[in-house]
Amino acid sequence: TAAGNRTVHRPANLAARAAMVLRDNDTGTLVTASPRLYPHMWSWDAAFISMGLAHLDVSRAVQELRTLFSAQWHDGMIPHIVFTGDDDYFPGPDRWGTDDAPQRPHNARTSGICQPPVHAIALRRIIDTARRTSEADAGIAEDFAREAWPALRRWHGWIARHRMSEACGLVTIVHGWESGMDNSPRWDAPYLAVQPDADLPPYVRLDTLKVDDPRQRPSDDEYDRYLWLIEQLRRAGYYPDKVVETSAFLVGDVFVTAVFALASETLADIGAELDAPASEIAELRSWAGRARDAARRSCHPETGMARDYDVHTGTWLDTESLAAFSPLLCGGLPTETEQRLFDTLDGPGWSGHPGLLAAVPPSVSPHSGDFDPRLYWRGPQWPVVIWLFGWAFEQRGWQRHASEFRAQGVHLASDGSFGEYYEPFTGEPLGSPNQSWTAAVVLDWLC
Ligand code: 9YW
Repeated sequence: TAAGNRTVHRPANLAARAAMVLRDNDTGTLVTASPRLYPHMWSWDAAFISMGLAHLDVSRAVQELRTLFSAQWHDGMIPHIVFTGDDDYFPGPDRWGTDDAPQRPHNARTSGICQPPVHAIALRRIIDTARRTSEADAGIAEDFAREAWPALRRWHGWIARHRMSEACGLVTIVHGWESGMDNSPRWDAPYLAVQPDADLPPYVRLDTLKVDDPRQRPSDDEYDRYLWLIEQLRRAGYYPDKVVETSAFLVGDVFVTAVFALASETLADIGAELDAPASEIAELRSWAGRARDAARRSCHPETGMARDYDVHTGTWLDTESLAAFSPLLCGGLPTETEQRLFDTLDGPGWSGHPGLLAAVPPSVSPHSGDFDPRLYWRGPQWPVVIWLFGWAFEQRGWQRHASEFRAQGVHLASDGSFGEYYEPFTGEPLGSPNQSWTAAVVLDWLC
């Protein structure tokens, strides 16, 4: 069936197509983030992909996380990219220069930064899916949860130890890529302080060659800053404390903080089911509590919108991005503030904007001066982020909001192209088609 110019697939057909995307992008041990644009494994993509795979084959789903965890650094960091050997992506492992870092993993080449810690959430989802499928699948998922417990604890411990800022309590990031929302206007001000000098080795971008329109990607000026930060990280030898000390970009990220709180609490619950030691569970809950408190304290006193914090300048960053709703992921707000945030989220500046094809929040409010409906993290809708909020709403007992996000998310993706992101007014798929994590969350919504 067709609606206007847009093809719309029925649920069963859409699910079959999503499964095909995951199969086509599968190299055997890992599913690449997308077929052409991103021929490697990305950390938070792998988490979403694994819970999509759980609907097809639970063993294959746990293999995805196993591949990622096997590339964990000796200090506990889960790297943001695990490289496959395909050299058609820039910056690749040589540019990262991680081979010289003593704490790198020995069996994989990786980048030297991290991404939002959604992995425990994916594990939770895999266990829940497997338990609904069969006893055998439940056993596979639970065995894997036991196997993965130490890796996940070390990962959360790394964040707690190296990234919980004394200045603001938020989890800090040292590169916009660590936020997962690379060129979000959230980072415009902090990036002004990142000034590449003549030492920046020359490079050629490959990403802009692989999308229909390079204007849907970050600018060259932004890429210079991204690459300059890599230069700084490399000079700091990727030692976590030295990195934090020397990076020109050091920002408390409220979205990563809320994800960390939610994931730590989720991991603690998994631990309780597995009879993990009480002290380990308590430690996770205390990290969750600290992160939740920091997210709450970041909220603007009048609007209730959560904010990031530029550690170098000591300033709160008010940007009208979806991250402003982060405390809804992890809780901890007074009821009144929470209600105000929900009203704003449902209102005309966000999901309730009358022009949207699907009533889910864009990455930046269409009412903001920073909004650009076609540019990456500066306006388009991103199905994975919608999934994450929807899942959190369900955990928190907000069923109506959860099912609304699910239905509208499916509506957005019903053209079956599995775009990386979507133009919010027309639903045009942008960036890479057949993006794995989009297929994975659509599959999860439909199953
Ligand atoms: C890049 C893979 C990644 C995501 C990020 C997204 C983008 C990579 O793609 O970054 O080279 O621009 O911003 O969140 O993990 O899907």
